[in-house]
Amino acid sequence: MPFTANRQFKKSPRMFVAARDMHYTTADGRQVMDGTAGLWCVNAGHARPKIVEAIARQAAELDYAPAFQMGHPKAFELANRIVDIAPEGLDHVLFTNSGSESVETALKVALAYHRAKGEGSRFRLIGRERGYHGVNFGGISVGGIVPNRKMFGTLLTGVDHLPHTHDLARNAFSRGEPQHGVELADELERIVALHDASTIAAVIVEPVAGSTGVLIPPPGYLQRLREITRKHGILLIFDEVITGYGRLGTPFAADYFGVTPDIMVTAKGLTNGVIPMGAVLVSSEIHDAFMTGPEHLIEFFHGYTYSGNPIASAAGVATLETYKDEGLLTRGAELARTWEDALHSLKGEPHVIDIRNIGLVGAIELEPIAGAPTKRAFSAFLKAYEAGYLIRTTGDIIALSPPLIVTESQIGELIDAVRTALRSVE
Ligand code: PXG
Ligand code: PLP
Repeated sequence: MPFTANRQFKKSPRMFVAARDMHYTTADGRQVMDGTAGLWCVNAGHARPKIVEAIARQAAELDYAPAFQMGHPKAFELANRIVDIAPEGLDHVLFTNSGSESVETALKVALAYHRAKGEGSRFRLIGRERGYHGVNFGGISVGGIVPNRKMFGTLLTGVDHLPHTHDLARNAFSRGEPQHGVELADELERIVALHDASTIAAVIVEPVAGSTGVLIPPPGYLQRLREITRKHGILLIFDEVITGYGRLGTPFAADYFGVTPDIMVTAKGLTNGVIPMGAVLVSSEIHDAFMTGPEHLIEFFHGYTYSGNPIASAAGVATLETYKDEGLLTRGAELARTWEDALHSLKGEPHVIDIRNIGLVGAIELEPIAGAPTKRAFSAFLKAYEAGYLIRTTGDIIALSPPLIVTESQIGELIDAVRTALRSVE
């Protein structure tokens, strides 16, 4: 099983057999509230009618069309709809089947772009410590989560990393963006000075680091990365696999922070998690750099059997319609204050050493049990699950990201369940 304690699971399996709106049904007939939108992807909640119908209709009408040298209308419709809600300037889309594939696609676009422009010496990729960019080789190379990297050899060469922005000593219990650490963006200048700008293709960061436990950048940090990358002709890639499609109360984190990257990586919420799909957005400047040479030639040697798959595209269109009908891409902003207050009411509960929030994302960091890191948070996860609440843990951090349809009273319920779990673990 993926990223699972297999032996523990198989001794006592946790199985879902159905889901609707905010709740799962377990194999033994219990209701479990989804405090994590699945794996940060079911932003509109479960079994939404428009999406269910669109998938069924598309499967009957056009189940598959070859992705290479052929097209079909739904993929173009979806691409246009994504561009409509995307930050201005990102107006071309490449489809993939996951966040990991979106990351690989973005890194390859960046390298090939520079080469197409006659700057093939720009081969380096800069990621960040604690970054999560999926599990494929490019993504784990620029990523910074040690257990995801250390078993897998030499990875990509020519990669360097910015420091992460987590600073418990100065920023613990910040509400929203933490005050300290904007100067960490200047580390990029140091890296540029070390390698020379002419060797660097791109910088990739999650605007808010999700998987590692919700690390929120200090005000001005992303702006500074934008200024430094622009100054040196380096592409800036935002990995918005988690932050995209309304998680922060804006369509994308780029909107929240007012910083537009050159390339944006998305997946998850694009199809409400229902059908695997990702989308990489690029600027016209990047797109146009490839549109040279004889017209019978392929401009970019990349793509997947299932790029822009018709059923995934139909699910994507219906998902974006659902978000629009229900105002879900901005609902997080309306709930953000309630969410923040509820989360921070956990300050003072046993083991809690930090609480972080932004939009409809929250994290509760726990003091690890000496000699048994991750055990305390995992125990809290099991307790919450037994009580009927799905939460997520990474290390000793509890991460929460409910579907954007969550109500204020459900927020209260979820946070109380976390409180009870914290009080009951060792
Ligand atoms: N980039 C980012 C920023 C992500 O968060 C990926 C890429 C990879 O996406 P795929 O679709 O290949 O999984 C992700 C995925 C968790 C968790 O609970 C996070 C992810 C996936 C599963 C669990 O932290 N992030
Ligand atoms: N391996 C082989 C032998 C293939 O033929 C293909 C695709 O044609 C792939 C891998 C890649 O598969 P996908 O396009 O689904 O990523």
